[in-house]
Order: sequence, then structure tokens, then C-alpha cells
Amino acid sequence: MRFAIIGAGMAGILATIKLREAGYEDIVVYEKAERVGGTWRENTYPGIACDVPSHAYSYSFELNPEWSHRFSPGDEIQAYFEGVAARHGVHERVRFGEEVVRCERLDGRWHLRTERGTTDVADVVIAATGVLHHPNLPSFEGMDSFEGACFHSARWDHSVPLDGRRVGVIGTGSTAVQITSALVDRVAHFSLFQRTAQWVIKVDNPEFSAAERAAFRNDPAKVKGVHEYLSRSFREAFSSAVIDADSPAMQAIEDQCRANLEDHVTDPVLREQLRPNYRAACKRLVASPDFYEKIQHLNAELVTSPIERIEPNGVRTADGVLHQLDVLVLATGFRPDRFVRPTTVTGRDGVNLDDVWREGPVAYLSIAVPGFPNFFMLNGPNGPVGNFSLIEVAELQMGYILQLLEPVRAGRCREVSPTWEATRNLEAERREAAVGTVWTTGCNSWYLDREGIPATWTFSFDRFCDEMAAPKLDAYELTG
Ligand code: N01
Repeated sequence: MRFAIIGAGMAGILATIKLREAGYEDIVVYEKAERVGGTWRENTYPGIACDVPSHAYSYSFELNPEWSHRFSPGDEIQAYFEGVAARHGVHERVRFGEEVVRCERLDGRWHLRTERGTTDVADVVIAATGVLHHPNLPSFEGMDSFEGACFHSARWDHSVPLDGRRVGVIGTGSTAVQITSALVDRVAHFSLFQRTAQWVIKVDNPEFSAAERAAFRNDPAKVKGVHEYLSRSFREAFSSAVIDADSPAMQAIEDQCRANLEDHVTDPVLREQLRPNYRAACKRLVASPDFYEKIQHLNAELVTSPIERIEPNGVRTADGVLHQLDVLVLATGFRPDRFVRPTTVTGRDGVNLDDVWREGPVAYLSIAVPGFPNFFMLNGPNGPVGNFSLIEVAELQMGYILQLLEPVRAGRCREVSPTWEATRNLEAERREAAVGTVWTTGCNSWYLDREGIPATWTFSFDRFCDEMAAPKLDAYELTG
């Protein structure tokens, strides 16, 4: 079997390693950029880190004793993925600078075409194209008139000087909060444009000492223990809480966020401006060691009046104030519904994936789509994107895909795809389970689809593990 993997980020690297471990060698990875790393290659904004502890945010088979911090910075995470890819011979299989624009099912195989015109044929395609990948760009009046530098947080322009300048950031998500912590001390004036206040949970970010790192290095069981402990605690404290808005665990998270706000924001006016009017973790919870401290610095300003337009010298808000800026950062998030795009995927009988997904992306177990045989996604639509570590999810999904391919490898069939019946039933159950989760308690967030249903896994982690343990073959068509 020949495999084409689209994307050489966390999931594409994983897929390559796991396919090779399973004895498959005919693998090509198409990567539009010139380096592996995905999200960690693209996001280089000041302050970038992962708010999942580093010892948990690691492949289970490549634990890293050298993490510098509990929440290590983005460049360290990028180096980790590059190192893993190099150690496992991933680079040799990657065609860099090749964006797959077309993927068509013809005569029982997948025919691929890249933007450069390269063509290829594969038996199996694995789309490891990420979740939050396409920037969400706001369209304020006068955007083009701004005379300073303006860019999205995922397209950071490092040629633009920041020290001693007037910097504005639009947004209050995880990205904007990390940028705030990193920039307030560097710039002359910092303006944070808040449309909606966010709950912020306080997390400390201590450095691992040389002795601690040496202890991890000398005792792999210790690193494994920490990885397992963190993953388990996260599931117990968070993954089970978010699917039960009334649970004591959810209340405990909310109490911590409220205490953070009450204890660390001294000015009562600012405190109320920063107080959300919805449940904690309804939007993606923001974690920070020092956001409240930084936003109270004398050179920092929280702007809550809505943005009216952008002018050559800055941002004009509805209260008439012109916030003069040299640099404007759009920390306005991503388009989470743009799975696999811009690749045009045409399945059996010429059916286009865009047509199947007209009402929104859907996939059986977030992995496969009826009518698209041997086309699999890692971290695809409606998966556990807001509840568990995406690395753990991708590992479980990859193990599942390998099992699903066993009948093909054994020659019992040539292709596998889920049935519409199984897909529709699971989707109906998933939507029903959304009631009672914290994501539906009354806020706007990128989790919600057009109908206000969270586009995520609304069941428990155990259910996910059970589903991933072994494919239920009656949910699939084995053909050819
Ligand atoms: O994006 P977001 P993000 N006018 O969508 C505002 C992951 N992540 O890049 O809330 C004014 O969360 C928008 O306002 P509102 C993590 O999963 C992880 O910060 O919609 N404002 C919001 O405040 C995260 O959830 C890490 O009212 C506008 C902000 O922009 C996801 O990435 C670090 C606007 C967007 O927030 C995305 O986070 C960073 C407009 N027209 C990110 N449009 C880790 O550490 C949007 N906004 C793992």
C-alpha cells in the first residue's frame, strides 16, 4: 500500500512514524512549507507557549527529559518536533514546498496534485492538516489605511521593531493573553482591545532545574510517570468537567478563575471590565501565570469600547477615542471549520467533500467520511479538540486507523469507508450529548457550529478510548 500524508505537523510526523512501525514503507508526506512543525512552525508570536504542561504535550513514545519549563516556549516545542522527525527518518519522506490542492478518487486509488503541478497516486490518504490553521481575519472599516504594521498573530512579522513602540492587540483569547504577558514590559504603550472578557486560570510556570532534568534523563521511568500523572490529572480535573457543566469539578475550575480575578485585579472598575458574564470554560479556558498583573501595568490599557474603524494612525473606538498605534496585532483566532482546505477532495462517484460538508464538516469518529474510502483524518471534525491533549487524541486515532487497514493489508478488501448510517447515528448522539456540556451554557466561541452545537467530542474520554480500542467493522463498508 502506498500512503500519502498531507501535512508534516504534530499529526503528520506521528502518522509517518506509526506507519513505519507497522511495517509500511511506501510513504510520502506533502508539506506546503519548508519545515516540519505545523502550528509551532507557523505561530512564532512573542510569548508563545503551550498551556498544556510540556511533559504531557509530548508523544508517549518520545518523552523528553529536557523540557525547560512546566509550560515550555514555542521554539522549544518546534525543536522537539523537528528532533523527533529527524530521529525517526521522517524528513526523508517529506516533499517540502508542495501544497496538495487536489485529491481525487479514480479507479480505486487517490490521485493527488500539488500547487506546483506534482502528481502522485496513493492507496491511502491521511490528512494531518490541523484544526486551527486558517487565520480568522476581521474586516474593520479602514483596515488598509493603517500606516503602521498590521499582521495576524499566526503571521508575525519579526522585522517590525516592538521595543519602545505603541502596540495594540485585538482579541482576548489564549494567543492575545500570551502576547500581553510578553510585550507589556517591552513596549511604550500597550492597548488590548477586548470584545468579550475571558476567564483566566492562574498557572505557574517554573523552570526545571539542571538537577531535575538530569534526574529525568537518568531515569526514563520518572519521565513516564510524570507524563502519565499529568495526562490522568488533566482528564480527571478538566476533560470530565467540561462535559458536565453542573459537576463539582467544573465548579472548582470556575472558583479558581474567580479567585484569580478577585485576588489579582485591584482596581474595581478594571476588575468588572475583565469579569466575564458566562461560565468558565464555556469559551476555551485561558491559562496564564501573570495576565492580570501585566494588564495592570501603567503602560497597559484594556479597551472595552467596541472598535469602530481603523484609521491611518490607529484604532478609533465607539466612544470617539483614537488609540494611536505603531503596530496592530490581530489575535483574532482561526477558522475551525476549514478542515483539509484548500485541498479539493473528490470521493467515490465524483462526490465533492465541500458538498458533503455544505452544512458543516462531519466525520465518523472525526476520522473518516462516507464515500471517501481510505481517506482518513487525524484530529478531524468534531473530535476532542477542547477536552484532551491533541497529541494523545492523534495517537489513539492513528492506532485505530492502522487496525482499520488490517483487512486491506490482509487482502480481504481494497478499501474501507464508514457507512452513512453509522455516521449519522453517531452524529445525532454527539449533538444530543452536547446538552449539559459547559460549551452550551451561553457564550460565543469557536467551538460552536452554525447551529450553536459545539463541534467537539461531547462524550467522555473513556468513551473515546473505548471507540479507539478497536473499530466496529459493522460501521464500515469493506469493498473492492
Ligand atoms: O483565538 P480565539 P486565539 N473584533 O478564537 C476576538 C489555541 N491556542 O488565537 O471572544 C473584535 O480564542 C475574539 O473576541 P470574542 C487554543 O485552543 C492554544 O487566542 O469572539 N474582536 C477573541 O477574543 C485557543 O482557543 C494555545 O468576542 C475579535 C479573539 O479575537 C485557540 O488556539 C495558545 C474579532 C480570538 O480568540 C485560538 O486562540 C494560543 C473582531 N472582529 C492558542 N474577531 C496554547 O497555549 C475575533 N475577535 C495551547
